[in-house]
Amino acid sequence: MRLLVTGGAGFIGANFVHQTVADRPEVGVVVLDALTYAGNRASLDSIADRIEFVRGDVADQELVDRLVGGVDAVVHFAAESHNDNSLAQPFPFVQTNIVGTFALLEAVRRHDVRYHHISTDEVYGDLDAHEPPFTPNTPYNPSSPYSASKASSDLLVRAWVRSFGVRATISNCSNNYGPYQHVEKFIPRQITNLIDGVRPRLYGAGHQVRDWIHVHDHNRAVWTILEHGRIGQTYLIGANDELDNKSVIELILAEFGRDADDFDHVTDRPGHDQRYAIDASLLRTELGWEPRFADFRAGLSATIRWYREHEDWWRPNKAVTESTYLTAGEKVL
Ligand code: NAD
Ligand code: TDX
Repeated sequence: MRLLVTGGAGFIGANFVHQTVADRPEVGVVVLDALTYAGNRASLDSIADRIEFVRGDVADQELVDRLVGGVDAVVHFAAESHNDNSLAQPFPFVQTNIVGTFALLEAVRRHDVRYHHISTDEVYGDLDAHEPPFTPNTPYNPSSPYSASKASSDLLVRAWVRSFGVRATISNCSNNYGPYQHVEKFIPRQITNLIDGVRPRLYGAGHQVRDWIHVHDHNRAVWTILEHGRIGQTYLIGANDELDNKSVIELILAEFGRDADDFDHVTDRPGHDQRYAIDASLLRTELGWEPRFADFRAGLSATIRWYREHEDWWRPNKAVTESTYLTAGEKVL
């Protein structure tokens, strides 16, 4: 089998490529990645001779058509992925997430190639404290330019399945954590701040809730869906680990032996989604998937260890990421 993985130099994509090379040596992996600020070729250094790497844009229809013509399946991770960036500059989100997905769908349609689309729980909007978790039937209600662009791309996939018979599945996952995540994101930002002796930065009061899943469990679910999922079906992926942001910061502080209140409250995110929660029962009952990282604290502790041991990987992005937050107006409250 030959597999095209878009966004394979990003956080989840790189972990997916590592997992695939380790567990499925018979699969030939081709990575297509534009190496934007979020992509890091070094994430694939240790397996560089076991994969084919193509630097290019998923919205480049000619390139995408040629690559898709040479594979049996596509897993599409490539995206602009950070909500805060989408508030400052929405256009790249429209271009990569919507136009890029369109280019891939046209190519898989032409070559009749199996397609799996990676999406997010954010397409469903947010929940209050007492609402039941999202299911595959929850109406779309995205809040940010990022989640609106992901919702748009999901709808393109559904239309290409219905109108053109494209063999596609979609998965909408909750917040991932683990190795190789960019330091702009919540958990790596706080870990690397603490390694640098800087106080963690919590948006607003920090009562927003996220449903955390280890990236390895997400990627195992993606393989399960690619192999056994029903064409046209949406599967939600989550590990039932809801925590508010303040509690996550307190857990990280405890791992560093610091006091629970040793952090700063900073400017809140405009339109900040209150709570995400996933009902993954379809994936569990129909496809038999279960998360292996059942204990968030243990997974977090291993992730902190990874960042301590891989400073060479994240250091080049740290200062520029923090200055982007300052330029965007982030202030201690
Ligand atoms: P990331 O930002 O770490 O990586 C994105 C990758 O895509 C980078 O390597 C980047 O260079 C590449 N890329 C960006 N624009 C491109 C383009 N035009 N052409 C080719 N490559 C391009 O993102 P991530 O956190 O790994 O997210 C991967 C996917 O998973 C995204 O589709 C995201 O919406 C989805 N997702 C992420 C999470 C999460 O918690 N991180 C949760 C659910 C779903
Ligand atoms: O410094 C911070 N302080 C803080 O309190 C940062 C960077 C974030 N936060 C808050 C905002 C969110 O409530 O932490 C929470 C998590 O923030 P992000 O890491 O930016 O993730 P989120 O906005 O929840 O989106 C993530 O999960 C869904 C991914 O970035 C998306 O790609 C995915 O679709």
